[in-house]
Amino acid sequence: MADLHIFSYLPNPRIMKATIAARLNGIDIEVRGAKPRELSDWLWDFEARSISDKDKDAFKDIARASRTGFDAVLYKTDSFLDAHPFGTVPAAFSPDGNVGIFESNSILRTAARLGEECVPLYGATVYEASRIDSFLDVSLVFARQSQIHLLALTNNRFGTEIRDETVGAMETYMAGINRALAGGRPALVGERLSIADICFVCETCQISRERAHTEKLRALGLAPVYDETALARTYPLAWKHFMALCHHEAFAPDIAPLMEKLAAGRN
Ligand SMILES: N[C@@H](CCC(=O)N[C@@H](CS)C(=O)NCC(=O)O)C(=O)O
Repeated sequence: MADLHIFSYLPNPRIMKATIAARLNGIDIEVRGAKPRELSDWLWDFEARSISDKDKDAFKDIARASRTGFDAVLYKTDSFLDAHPFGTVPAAFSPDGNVGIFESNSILRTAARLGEECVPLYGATVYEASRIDSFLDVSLVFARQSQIHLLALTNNRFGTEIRDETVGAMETYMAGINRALAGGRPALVGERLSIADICFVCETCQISRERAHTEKLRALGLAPVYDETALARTYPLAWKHFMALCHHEAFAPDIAPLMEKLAAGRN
């Protein structure tokens, strides 16, 4: 039986946080899901599964309007909403399905805690763990803005204001990461890789999904937020760290296929 179950749309850099941690510390994660637009044909549940139109009729009482990122009715069971009161994916569960864990950073923390005895990814002391939390928190602040930006692009509700706010959020995030790596530090916290580094890589990968909308930005005369040349020049330490980890053996199986697709302009 897997140590942790996750239901999500796929691919999703938010769940890659946990699967990268699992590759490093040896825990077993079961991932279920499908492409974003297919999740309206799924039952959102611990036993998540695809459902037919006939099933949908039977589940009409639990058809619920989506809030963020899905332009569709979603079939979320009552027990799913008990476990996941905000009704979002990625949605993680304990092996018996009784405990729901939401927010990708918390799912990442779960993966780290489960494999702590094998490979510590969550700091060697209370202070290190708390500093790691600090990076996870600033990453979530950045992630919220990057989500607004990406959804606006996807839904063609895009404008200069959102783009400018996202540029500001990216500058704040990258400048802090770059500064944290000054003096040749090998990792964001302490001397070894931690979930702070994993979270940084996955959030950078997430904003890079902007590349699927390059044409839209160009048509609007807007420069992209994710500009690899500018990022490498302005935040060299952060960029070097990102690049090195993208090629790391625990990261590459998740990150490389997505980055290759995005580099080709696909999502
Ligand atoms: N900060 C959250 C974001 C989760 C989130 O907003 N998920 C959206 C999809 S992008 C969702 O599940 N929406 C379901 C709905 O609208 O009903 C995380 O990192 O897990």
